[in-house]
Amino acid sequence: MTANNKQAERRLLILDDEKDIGQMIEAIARDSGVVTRFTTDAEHFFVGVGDWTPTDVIIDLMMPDMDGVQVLRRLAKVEPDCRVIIISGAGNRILQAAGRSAGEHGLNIHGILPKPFSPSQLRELLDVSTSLTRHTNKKTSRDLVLLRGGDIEKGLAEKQFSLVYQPKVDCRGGKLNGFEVLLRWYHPERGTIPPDRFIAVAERYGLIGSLTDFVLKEAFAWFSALMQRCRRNDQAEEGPLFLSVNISSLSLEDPGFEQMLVDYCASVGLPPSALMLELTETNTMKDPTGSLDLLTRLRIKGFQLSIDDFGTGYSSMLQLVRLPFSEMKIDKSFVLSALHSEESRTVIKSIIDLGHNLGMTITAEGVENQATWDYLQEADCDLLQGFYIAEPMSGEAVLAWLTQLDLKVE
Ligand code: G
Ligand code: G
Ligand code: MN
Repeated sequence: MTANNKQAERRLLILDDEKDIGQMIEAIARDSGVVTRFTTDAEHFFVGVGDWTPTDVIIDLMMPDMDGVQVLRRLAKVEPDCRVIIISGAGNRILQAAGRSAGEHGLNIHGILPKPFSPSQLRELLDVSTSLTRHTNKKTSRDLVLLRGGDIEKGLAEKQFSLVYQPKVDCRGGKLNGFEVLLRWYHPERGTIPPDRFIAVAERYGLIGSLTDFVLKEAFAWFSALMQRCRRNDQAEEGPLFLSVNISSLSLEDPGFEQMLVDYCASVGLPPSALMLELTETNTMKDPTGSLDLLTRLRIKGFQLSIDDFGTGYSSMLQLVRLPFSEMKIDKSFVLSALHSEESRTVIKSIIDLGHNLGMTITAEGVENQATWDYLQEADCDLLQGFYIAEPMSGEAVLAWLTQLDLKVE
């Protein structure tokens, strides 16, 4: 296939109530070799999405006769295989919010464009060479809708699951604080299946217990061996290391869960205080009273508790202060955008302030560069996690990473 043919495959569908704007977009896009269609009518737009299968759509958010947000929501239901660009004369904050909401509904948001925009801004967003990979990712994940409980059982039996560990370091000075363990599924035919996809399936089929069991046994054994090696190398003055484990809310509902944790710790000689149980905000707030009992018991036994993805749920400060968390993890969506979003910086600062006032440690997730690290240090964040420090690695790779850190491990 020639490059020209490839270009000809780009089909752009535009929905805007303003004729001149729509026509201007068409002219610019056609100049770049993109085939276009333009409509001022939402119904026509959806017919076009179904029949013409555009590769790109541009939607105006503010139209007098229809609500752009509703158009986006309806578009998300169709699960179209296209990039979405949102334009609007509404303020930048509204555009950002609309973009986030559409992204959360599963649309592939390629960009947002405040009106008025220049031809070069639009051309840049329409750049033929960009963003095709995300497109592919979406396809693979859609295949996985067919994932069944039996696949997970088979995967466990055939050892397709494994664990990776991502380091957490101190914001000031970069000293190692611990690791978060993350589950990976390498399926022989389907390739890597992300946890976002299979955790929910496991929960639905009553298999989350088996997965958690696997994670706890394997991660505890790995971590306990690591601690012993460190001790042998007399690293005691380095301070304790922690292991963070993600826990599904269904596990919390399992009456045997607490004892199982205690037993697993004892069997490998790990003190519960070395373990940080990560629970998501949404999960714990579903039943704040029930959670309070269990979480308090876990704290009494010595386990640390972390509230994960903080800022993405809807918990109120009142609910939060009642629950005995030791750590709060700022969701990576805020951290990733910290450098260019004033809004994100405001959220980050408020979370740090709130957490510190409640006596919690604050971890920022998704640190991808030094500038973000510098900002977080300035904002008085405690711990960092992110690709800039290290990507999640196999247990073996962690050992190599540690030697390079000067933290001697045999
Ligand atoms: O890197 P990553 O794609 O692993 O993680 C995506 C999401 O999956 C995260 O929100 C994480 O909390 C969740 N996750 C990863 N490993 C586990 C696990 O072992 N148990 C549970 N319940 N969730 C996990
Ligand atoms: O939601 P939870 O915090 O449990 O999951 C952590 C997720 O964040 C994992 O999917 C992990 O791979 C991912 N992650 C860790 N560091 C970074 C980072 O620097 N950037 C991005 N984009 N993702 C990260
Ligand atoms: Mn986590």
